[in-house]
Amino acid sequence: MTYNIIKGILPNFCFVGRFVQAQEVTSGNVNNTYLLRYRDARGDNLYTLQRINTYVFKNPDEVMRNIAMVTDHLRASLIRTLGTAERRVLELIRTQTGEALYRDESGGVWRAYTYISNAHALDMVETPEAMEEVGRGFGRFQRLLYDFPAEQLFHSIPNFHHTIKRFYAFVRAVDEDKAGRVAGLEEEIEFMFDRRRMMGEIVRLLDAQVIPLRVTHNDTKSNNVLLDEETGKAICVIDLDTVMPGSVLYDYGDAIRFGASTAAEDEPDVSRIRLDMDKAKAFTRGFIEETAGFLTNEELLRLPLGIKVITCELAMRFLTDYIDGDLYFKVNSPDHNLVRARAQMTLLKDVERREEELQAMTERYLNRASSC
Ligand code: GN1
Ligand code: MG
Repeated sequence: MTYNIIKGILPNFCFVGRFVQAQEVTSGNVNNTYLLRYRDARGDNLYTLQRINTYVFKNPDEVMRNIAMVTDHLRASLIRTLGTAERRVLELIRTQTGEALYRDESGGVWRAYTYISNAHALDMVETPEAMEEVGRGFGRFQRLLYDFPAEQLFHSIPNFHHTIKRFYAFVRAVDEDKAGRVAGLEEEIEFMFDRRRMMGEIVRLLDAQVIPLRVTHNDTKSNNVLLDEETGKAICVIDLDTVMPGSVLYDYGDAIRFGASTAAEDEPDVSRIRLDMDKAKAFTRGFIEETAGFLTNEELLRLPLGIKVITCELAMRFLTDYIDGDLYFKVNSPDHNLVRARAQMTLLKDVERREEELQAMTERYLNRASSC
C-alpha cells in the first residue's frame, strides 16, 4: 500500500542501493513521512522521505532554502567546535537533477533526508533526565545558530507565531462558522477572549525590541530531538520546516508545553493533564546550560510567559481549525482538533496556577546567569 503511494517518487532521488522496504511514520500533524530502506554491498541505507503539506507550506522552495542554509551553518559550526558533524545535523538527499525538492505530476512536493540511525525521539518524555537532555538539544541548537544572520531566512509561514493576528483569524473563523461547529463552544471561545491580551505579549515585546529576534526552531516538541540509543544524549534537532526568525520564548515555551505535560497533546481525559514541574525544571536546566551567556535577562525573566503564550496559541490554533472544519491539521476523528484544544486549555490553566513557582524557577537561573 505504502509502496504504491511512493513508488513513482523514489527513482527521482539519489538514494544508494536497491529499494527494500518503505514504512509510513504516523507522528507529525502536517506532512506525510515514510522511512525507506535501501541496500547495497556495504549494508542498509536508510532515508526519510516526506511529502510536504502545501496547504500549510505555501512556498516549499523557501522552506527548503531555509533548511539548506541552516543545515550548512550547523554543519560548519559543529565541525569547527567538535571536529565532526556526523549524525548531528540533517543531511538533504538531492533529486537526480540536483534539486532539494521533487514535484510529481499531481502537484505533490517531496524531499528526502538521510535517516539518522541508532537514535530515537520521544513522543512522551518519561523522566526529568530525558527532559533535561531534550533541553540541552534545543539549547545547543540555539547556540549553534547564534551567529546565523536571521535576516537571510524567509518567513516561510508568515506570522507563524503572531498571536495577535492569529486571534483575529480565530474571531473571523467563529464569525464565519464555515463548518457549522460554533454552537456549544461558548466556554472555549470565552477562554480565548479572556486571554487575548496575554497572548499578544511576545509580539509586543519583539516589536518594542525589548527582546531580540533570533533564529528559532518554532516547533520544539520533544520528538524533534534525536537522542542517541546508547548514551541517551541529544544528538540532532530535526523537523526544520519552521526555522525562521522568532523569539526564544516560543521555543522554550513550546518544548515545556509538549514535553512537560503529564499527558499527550490530544489526551481526551483532561483530568490527566497537568504541568510536571520536575520535567519543566529539568528542561530549563538543560536549555539554560547551553544558552547561558547569550540569552538576555529580559528573555530569561519571561520564559514562563513563553509557556503561557504558546500553550494558548496552540489551543486557539486547534480550536480555529476545528471551527474551520479541519483544514490544517491531520485528524483521526471529527472532534480531534476540539479534543486537542481542550487538552491545551487544561494545561494552560495549570500553568497559570503555577505561575509563581515558574517565575521563581526562572529567576534562580537569572541570578546564576548574571553572577557568572
Ligand atoms: C504541527 O506536524 P508537526 O507535528 O511537525 C505544527 C506545529 C504545532 C504541532 C502541534 C507547520 O507540527 O506548529 O505546534 O503540529 N506545524 C506547523 O503538534 O503548523
Ligand atoms: Mg513540525
